[in-house]
Amino acid sequence: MAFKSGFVSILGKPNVGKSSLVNAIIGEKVSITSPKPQTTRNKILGIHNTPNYQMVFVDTPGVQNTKTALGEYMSKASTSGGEGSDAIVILLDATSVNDTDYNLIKKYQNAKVPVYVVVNKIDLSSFEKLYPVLDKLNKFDFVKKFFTISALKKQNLDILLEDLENCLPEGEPLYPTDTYTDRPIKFIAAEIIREKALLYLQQEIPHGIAVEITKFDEAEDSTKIEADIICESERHKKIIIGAGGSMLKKIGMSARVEISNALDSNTSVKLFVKVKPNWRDSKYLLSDLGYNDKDL
Ligand SMILES: Nc1nc2c(ncn2[C@@H]2O[C@H](COP(=O)(O)OP(=O)(O)O)[C@@H](O)[C@H]2O)c(=O)[nH]1
Ligand SMILES: [Mg+2]
Repeated sequence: MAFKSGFVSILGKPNVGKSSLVNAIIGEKVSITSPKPQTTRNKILGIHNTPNYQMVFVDTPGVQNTKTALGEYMSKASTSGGEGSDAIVILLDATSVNDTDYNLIKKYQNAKVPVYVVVNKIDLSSFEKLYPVLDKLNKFDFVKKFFTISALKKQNLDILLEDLENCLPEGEPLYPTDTYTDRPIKFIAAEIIREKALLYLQQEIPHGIAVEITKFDEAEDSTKIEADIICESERHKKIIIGAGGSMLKKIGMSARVEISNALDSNTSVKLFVKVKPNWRDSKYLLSDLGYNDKDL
């Protein structure tokens, strides 16, 4: 059988589990996840390599807010996701299906490629609760197939993949088959640090932070990383540092464990906090921090 390769876009509201699904299929942390909406800021490719095919997943932010230049960038990253793919997966959260989801599905009724609707987080639901949702979804007759999955428990991912494989055209691999993302490892490291900050910091602060790697020294068996956590005010800076540096230490330590795993190398992580008011509104700072229009 000839080798196949192509793109699959994962679309959906914030927080439905798009990044979790891509990570679960690929088995590596390609895209960070968190219980807070709007965790993903860029369009990120997750590359699933098998002996028979290469399936490139396009993970996007699921975004509505365009009040800042960052929001605008994220919105662009999210709408450019569906273009040029060989299949579209619209992901729903079993516990929060509503009109936003139904409207999103409708938007793809004239899509030129197969559209799949996938209900995620079934581990949090039951058949009784799911049934009325599935009944309503069935009315979208242009949808090629419906799946119910759990990205967290890795349920039904195999049957979803089998169907998606059929959508791929014959062709050579689009990316080197020994890579699992288009993003450089420095980007992944910065994102892991941001994920830990998202995890430990409360409320509005995470949306106003960015991470910039300032030093990335790879030696034979160890990697030294230094990074700035950029925030918007002195008040936020205090909170990010925490009493006696405790918060910064917590973020650094858990990031270190995960980056060491990702790099397969003993890693040290040293964090600093910098205040750059309004960085989210400065095109110049945004591109400095890795949010480049040219990547979309
Ligand atoms: N219980 C459960 N939680 C999930 C599942 N998939 C994702 N999540 C959680 O949902 C939250 C949002 O996931 P994320 O992948 O960041 O969503 P995204 O914004 O769509 O990329 C995270 O806390 C995930 O751990 C699932 O199948 N079951
Ligand atoms: Mg995401």
